[in-house]
Amino acid sequence: MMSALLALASAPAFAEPRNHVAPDDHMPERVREAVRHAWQGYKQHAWGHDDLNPLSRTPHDWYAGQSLLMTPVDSYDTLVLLGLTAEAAEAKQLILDRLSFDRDVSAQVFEVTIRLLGGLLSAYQLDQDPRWLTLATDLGTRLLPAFNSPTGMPYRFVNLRTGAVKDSVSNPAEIGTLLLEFGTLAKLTQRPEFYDTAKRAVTELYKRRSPLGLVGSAINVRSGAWVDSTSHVGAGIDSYYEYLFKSARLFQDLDLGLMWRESTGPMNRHLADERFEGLWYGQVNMFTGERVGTQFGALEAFLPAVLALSGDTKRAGRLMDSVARMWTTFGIEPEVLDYSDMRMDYPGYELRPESMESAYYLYRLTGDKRYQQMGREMFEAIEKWTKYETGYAALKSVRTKEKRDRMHSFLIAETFKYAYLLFAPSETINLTNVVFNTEAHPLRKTW
Ligand code: DMJ
Repeated sequence: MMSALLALASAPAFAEPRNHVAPDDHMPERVREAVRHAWQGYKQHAWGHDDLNPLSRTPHDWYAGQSLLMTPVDSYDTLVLLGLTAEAAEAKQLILDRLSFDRDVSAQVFEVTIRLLGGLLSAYQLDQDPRWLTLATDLGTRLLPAFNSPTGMPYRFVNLRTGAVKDSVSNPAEIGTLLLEFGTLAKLTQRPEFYDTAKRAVTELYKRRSPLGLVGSAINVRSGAWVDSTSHVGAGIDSYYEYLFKSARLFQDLDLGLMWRESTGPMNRHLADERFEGLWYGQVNMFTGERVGTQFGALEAFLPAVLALSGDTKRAGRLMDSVARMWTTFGIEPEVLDYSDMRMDYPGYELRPESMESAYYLYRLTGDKRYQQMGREMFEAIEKWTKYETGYAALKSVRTKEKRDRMHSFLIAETFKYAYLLFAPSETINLTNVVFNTEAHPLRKTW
């Protein structure tokens, strides 16, 4: 496993895409066309706003009337990676003309960090335009007051103008998914307080793991007491595990490496659920290890990617078979499934990337074309069921395939980026040079 934590060289993140597209495979061009279509919809109906509502052809802003340009910032590096030069240029112009963080909005620290801070940092590493880093530094500075809690774990929301905080009940994902971005910002600006603050937050969380080595679903950042002791790898916990491993790798941080190793054993021991039909990960009580749920869904599907990246391709492959089963059973994956009877607990599909992401890592790390085939089927399902004349729409139900009026920014940032990379030549992204943040923004060790 330690070899997976090897230093990252400072080679370019992206190779020139057009020179490398295999002539016998049309998938990269099809994904490029899908991104063009989604971007066109955003441009026509939501320009300057956060997201597109494709069915009503209206814009959506996360914070009423105060766009933070989520879709353009989230999309920029995908547009560059796919060689969509004109689209990338117009996204950049829009961002540099209009993006300002001097806003009286109470922003969600986790979401703004992974989408905006991550997007701005990767943009800066791509073209070295210092204006990206100026924006990133401004945002990072405005987010810092969120960490002013008695434990050092951040409040969930911080006002970008006043620094006022709110919501002291948070979760491992929102507390522990900040170090890749704050750490990179620290290295690029030589301001260690960004690194130290985000590292302290995740360390304080880790210190509160149960004697079994597990974390729960909700914790009070003021008192440090657990509010919900349900442990799992899904929403609210997922990327905590991802960032333990990836932060150790990107920053060569031995503390994080130890935290990952001490966490991954308990995760595999207590949360994994070996069934006759295959491997799943469900819910247990973090203190007793008692199984309290058998739910798995679109978000949990990130785990094969992290397991594979950390060197456990065998376990990752077994879990990926379950992920594929979740897709093929319904034609497209549901948000939440009860794997004990394959009943859907929440039948929506939010255009999520995690399954495609795992297919990408497994293909790249094993060379097994089965994973490309899985990704191809996922892409075909997305094209078939979610494409609309104005872009792509989430689904209310994978049973009825009825559409929902939202195109999340992670569709271009992540789902289509991983779909493209699954079929683009391997040298397009060198996984030994690049660590993707949880929103698929590539970060490189240049320090
Ligand atoms: C994205 O914002 C990130 O991948 C996050 O880690 C989880 N949720 C969405 C995608 O599903």
